[in-house]
Amino acid sequence: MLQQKNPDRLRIAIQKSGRLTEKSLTFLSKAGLDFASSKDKLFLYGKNMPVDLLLVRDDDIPEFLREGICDLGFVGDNVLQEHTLLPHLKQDKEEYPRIFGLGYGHCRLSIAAPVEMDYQGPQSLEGTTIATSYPGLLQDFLDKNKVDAKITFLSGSVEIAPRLGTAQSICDLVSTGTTLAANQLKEVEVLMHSEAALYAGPRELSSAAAEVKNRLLTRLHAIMMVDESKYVMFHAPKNKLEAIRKILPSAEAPTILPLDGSNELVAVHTLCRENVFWEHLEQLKEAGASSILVLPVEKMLV
Ligand code: PRT
Ligand code: ZN
Repeated sequence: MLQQKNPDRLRIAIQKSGRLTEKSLTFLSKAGLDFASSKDKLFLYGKNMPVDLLLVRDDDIPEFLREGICDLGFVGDNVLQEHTLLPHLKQDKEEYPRIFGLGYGHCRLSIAAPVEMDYQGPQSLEGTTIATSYPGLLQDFLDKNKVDAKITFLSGSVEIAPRLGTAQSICDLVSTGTTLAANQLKEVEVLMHSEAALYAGPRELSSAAAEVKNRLLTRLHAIMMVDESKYVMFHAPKNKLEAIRKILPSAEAPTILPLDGSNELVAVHTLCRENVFWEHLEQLKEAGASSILVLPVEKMLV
């Protein structure tokens, strides 16, 4: 039995032990949160902010959001969307506002078939059996493509079903494709792309908890921007500034400073909201920039 939630504290569900756990914890600690563990390891209690973490299986997070057992959840889009396709919840998609994607846990839900299968499109699945842990999303795809196929549910090791003869193809998560290749399977349809995302529950929060939520979301959003952002400094000829500015991705209006002893060159400082790669630096140099420095941004509040 979960203990009664204190309405003035924010409760966030994250995966207890799995692919998303470490990154979710890192994210929250970057936001300045410090936690103490409960004896049963079900909770991490916020020591410096009224925010507690509930450590659970990722599949349970959507239901906990729905019931108000937690206020926010770090969960894969795949898990959340599968949940909303459960027969009794199909109508309630709007119950789980997606606040933003978190930039990790990227994968896709795909149909994969044996490499030797002559796959001509969704119709090739007609009358076959497909093994999956995502029956809702798969049925949705089959319905949209007017394909009549049998779905067999497996909670894990889906990729071995064709070799065992229990299904002709599978529908499973793919990230690198190594698992499919190791099982002589090829990806034939991508049903959805997914990443870990921050979702809210449908319940209204107390004003104290809502205030904590807003503060936390501002910090989390800033962290996401910081992870991608770079501070770029370089020297540039005044007459090439216009062309140079176009090279950098999502650059803000730059600060232009005079350079002591030079009439032609200026120093340019700018914040780029996307990662800056070697290709960008090479293009900058070609366009006339020199002494180029790219610095990571540690904190940002806009
Ligand atoms: O115990 P719990 O239920 O919490 O964990 P879980 O076993 O259900 O989930 P877990 O930890 O495996 O994954 C959590 C989430 O990570 C998923 O819901 C996705 O949102 C995300 N994610 C990202 C992935 C993958 N990439 C992934 N590659 N989840 C699973 N896989 C599996 C996939 O099922 C297949 O078996 O990895 C294999 C394929 O990987 P590649 O790299 O060989 O293509
Ligand atoms: Zn799971």
